[in-house]
Amino acid sequence: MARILITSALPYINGIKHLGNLVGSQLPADLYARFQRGRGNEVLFLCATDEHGTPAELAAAKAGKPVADYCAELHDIQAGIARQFGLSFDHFGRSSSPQNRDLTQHLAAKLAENGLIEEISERQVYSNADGRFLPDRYIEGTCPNCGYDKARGDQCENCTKQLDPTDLIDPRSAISGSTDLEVRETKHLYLRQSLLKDDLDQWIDSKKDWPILTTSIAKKWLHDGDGLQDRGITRDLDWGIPVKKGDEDWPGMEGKVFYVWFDAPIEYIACAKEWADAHGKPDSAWERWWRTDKGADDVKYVQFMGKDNVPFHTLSFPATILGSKEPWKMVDHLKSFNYLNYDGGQFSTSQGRGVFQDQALEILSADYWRWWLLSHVPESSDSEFTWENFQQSVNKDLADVLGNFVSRITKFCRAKFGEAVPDGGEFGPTEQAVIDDLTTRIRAYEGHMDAMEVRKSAQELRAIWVIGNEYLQSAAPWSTFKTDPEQAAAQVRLALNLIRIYAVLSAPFIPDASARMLEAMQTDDDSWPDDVAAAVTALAPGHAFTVPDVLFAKITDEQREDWQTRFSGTRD
Ligand code: B3M
Ligand code: ZN
Repeated sequence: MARILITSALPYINGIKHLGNLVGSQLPADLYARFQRGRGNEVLFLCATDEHGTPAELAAAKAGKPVADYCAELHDIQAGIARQFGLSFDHFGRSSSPQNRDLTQHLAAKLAENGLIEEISERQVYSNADGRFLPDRYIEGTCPNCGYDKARGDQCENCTKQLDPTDLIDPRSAISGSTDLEVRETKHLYLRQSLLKDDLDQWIDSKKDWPILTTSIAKKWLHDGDGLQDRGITRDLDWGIPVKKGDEDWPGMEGKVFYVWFDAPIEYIACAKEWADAHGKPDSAWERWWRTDKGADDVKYVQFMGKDNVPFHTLSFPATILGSKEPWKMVDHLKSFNYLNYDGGQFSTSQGRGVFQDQALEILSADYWRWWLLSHVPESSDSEFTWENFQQSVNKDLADVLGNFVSRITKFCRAKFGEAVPDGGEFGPTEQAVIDDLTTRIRAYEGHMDAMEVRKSAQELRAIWVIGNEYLQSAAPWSTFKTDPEQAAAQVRLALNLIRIYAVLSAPFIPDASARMLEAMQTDDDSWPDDVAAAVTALAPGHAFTVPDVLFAKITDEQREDWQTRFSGTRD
């Protein structure tokens, strides 16, 4: 039994996410976690909300709530949505947890101890009225380029020009509107990543099986231009992890917090401690996943994320870990994704464009979305969601192929033999051919799933479902029954057993439907079909079952048009 640690990129806290966010990390991570558990491996699957930084403060201000309350609320909302999508996290933590605060402060102290932190003086805008330094985007004024009067200190929204706060005409605080601003000297901490360049280079070279996309992004940042830049890891914000050296104050750093991208990946580790604490487990329970001196050496660690997050996971976070000189487990395989587009444009949180996760669940349950999203995951290139494609894929794959198979055979059996697996007859060459065909395809499916080839896995699974349909079509037990009821009984027995096998194989993609299939077959035998010949006899003659309700309803043209219209605009 292998041990597999899985993390998905941490969704940012500032609102409900769209389907593009789901497909680019959490959903494929869940697919992999469910598959590995199904194979009998020990899995720890972690995710959390990423809660610090300016966007959280801004979103809370917009909602008119204290930022801590806002984050707590949004965390619960995101956790509820994740549950409804069937995301099987062992723990869904929070980067604002005390566990992450302690570990972040600890790692910063280690980095300082190892000579990897530099204090640098900078000139920054201070607001006397607000009593604080203002991050660039907290300063507003008139754009020198286009005259727009609500330009931000980092960029003008109107003409998109990148700005420095000092470029703004008549600058004012975005918090209070005060114009009583001055430029002051302030110190910040920099992580001296440049000193770790060779270590990082070697570490990346040791990852022979990383996809080219991942390695090339990492190498580009290491070698292009001036190479790896030292990185500011502190900010002048109220909301965040206070800058401390372990438990001790850090002189000159009063009132400052760590930069959100410094503490967010540390939450991958802290989340494991949150998980252990939540279950009353000792530290050894999480350390055996994360500390190579405490058993994590034989853990396989896989990360899932969108391509824009790759540099942080191949360079910045590894720099923190390597720089600590402590024996933390580092990522073994990093699976990254391209973008999912929406109906001829981009999904956009800020513009409210596309389908958001809560809206998706209002119109259809999770499995419909899971199937479409995973079978169209933007793996080798960007992909696009269209309502036509969604309708087609749901109706064909889920309703016509899988749903129809299950419904046809259970109803036929009930009509002719009653609601129990029929006895009599024997499997012949046709059944053997089905077993052989399934064996080949199931082995291929396992290979693709192990390799995290999501689209290929979906195609293979669909082909496995098709085998059942084709068998029913050619064996035609409804005809056989008229001349040879014994033979028909054997055919039905095989097909009923396929339902159990399909439930087990499909669970990573469509967990609800899979559970309903097992329930209809009145079995909790979810053992993996390692030996297909044995698996097709798992439900023995006489085993009772029930005809399930329709597994997947077809999407009508009316529904599709209705949704198309409803989601063509933007969400407020
Ligand atoms: N929260 C990125 C995002 O929301 C970021 C990922 C953090 S992973 C440590 O797009
Ligand atoms: Zn402008």
